[in-house]
Amino acid sequence: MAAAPVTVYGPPLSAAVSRVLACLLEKDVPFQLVPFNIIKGEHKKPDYLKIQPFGQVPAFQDESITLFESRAIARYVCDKYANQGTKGLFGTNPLEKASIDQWVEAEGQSFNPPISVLLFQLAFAPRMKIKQDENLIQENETKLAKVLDVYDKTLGESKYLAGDDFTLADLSHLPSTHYLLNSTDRGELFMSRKNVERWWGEISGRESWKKVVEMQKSPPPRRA
Ligand SMILES: N[C@@H](CCC(=O)N[C@@H](CS)C(=O)NCC(=O)O)C(=O)O
Repeated sequence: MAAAPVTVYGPPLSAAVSRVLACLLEKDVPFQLVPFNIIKGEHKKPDYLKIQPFGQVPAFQDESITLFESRAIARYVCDKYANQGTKGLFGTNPLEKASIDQWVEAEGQSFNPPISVLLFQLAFAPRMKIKQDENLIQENETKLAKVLDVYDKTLGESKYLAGDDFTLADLSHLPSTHYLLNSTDRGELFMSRKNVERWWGEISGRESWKKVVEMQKSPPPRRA
């Protein structure tokens, strides 16, 4: 009997949800999506808080276990489904795993903080009629530029962040980078660095990511 598909809770438009979706697609893992309406606060309801106590998306369910935190979910998916889809997405030995993990951490700790501020200030604040903070924008642009200098150097030495294969290290960067390039005018931060530009071309061209972008365009299915 085929295993029940795993369940992802949250809208594909969320960066953290789309990280998990890209990983599931890379690993050929069938999934069902419960596309919450965040604006209506569906992710703050008591039943959902039982599986995601911070009231954020995504949450993830596989058989009887539930998980939250997109990067932890992605690591789990890679390990559980190691023998299908893109093999070695999270390495095949402790050294490879650590080398991939250091870049997943760099994404979460060094790349994500400044890019999240820029996305909020440049893309969301105007839509929400919130005044932009020019100092904050400047400060975080400088921080992101420094991070991207490190990436550019690394990507001048290897094809991808953790070596010559596409891994979770690269995949983890897809959601926020996609938003920065498509929803703000700061694409030059990436495109002016030739190795980063090449890398972005490679990783954003993955079939998995193209499918996620398509999912982001479709209207969410109606829920009863
Ligand atoms: N570190 C978490 C971040 C989760 C997160 O910030 N999710 C956002 C959407 S991308 C969210 O739920 N926002 C709504 C809220 O916090 O109420 C992860 O990677 O899963």
